[in-house]
Amino acid sequence: MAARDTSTIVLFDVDGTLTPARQRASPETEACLQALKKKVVVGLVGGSDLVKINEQMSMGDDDVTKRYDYVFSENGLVAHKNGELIHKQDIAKYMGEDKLQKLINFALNEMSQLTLPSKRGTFVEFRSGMINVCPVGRSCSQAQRDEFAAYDKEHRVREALVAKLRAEFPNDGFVFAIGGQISIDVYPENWDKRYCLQQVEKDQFKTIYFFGDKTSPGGNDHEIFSDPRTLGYTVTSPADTVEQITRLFLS
Ligand code: M1P
Repeated sequence: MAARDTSTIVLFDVDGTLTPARQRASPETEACLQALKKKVVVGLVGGSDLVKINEQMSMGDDDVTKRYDYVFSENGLVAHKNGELIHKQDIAKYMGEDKLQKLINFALNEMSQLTLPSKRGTFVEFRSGMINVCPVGRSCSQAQRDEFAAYDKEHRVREALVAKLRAEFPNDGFVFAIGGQISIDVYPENWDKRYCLQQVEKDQFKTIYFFGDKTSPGGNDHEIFSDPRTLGYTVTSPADTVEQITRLFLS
């Protein structure tokens, strides 16, 4: 068998690319990634925090940071390489308490005006490098998540909230991104998925592939997908990712 090509890294978005939104990877996807890892270096770059990526990608009994060469959670604001933490951002330090509280108070106030099919708890999730704002509440069930996602498609609840947030905080350096099914990610400018490339570049890869599903303008994969440092590929589902990886690297 040919030696592993350590000058090539393949980076994957998680939700919609390797798994259905916030669900676990299938055994087929996992097998494909492990076969790919024998050929090249493999990294994950998700918008979610590490706890969620671990639930989705660790196959139940493992530490996801040891399963892949790089795991970039929160867009790479928290970065692991070979199981070791190599970088961690702190949005509170960076933005300051005053700005963050204004943002949180405004978001909570706006969400308190909404009547939705259901509302549960954890409307603001504070992470290391970003804030996740969730009108239905992150503690909703899968059925409530699906119900909100369908309702949001019709009523554009998140788009309206993002428009209000942008109007209220035009010059504070926040980005408001709709990355998943039920929430909005808020982080400082330039802390999108390109952020992880800072770590990748240190290892001087010759080729950096990126696979994602939300690669169009406005999607949270767009910036890294269109960055000149990456070769970007768009996928339509986890099955499509497996198909493209098999064709490009494994057959
Ligand atoms: O990875 C994409 C997104 O996944 C989750 O989105 P949601 O719960 O809305 O489906 C969140 O963890 C979000 O931060 C992340 O960008």
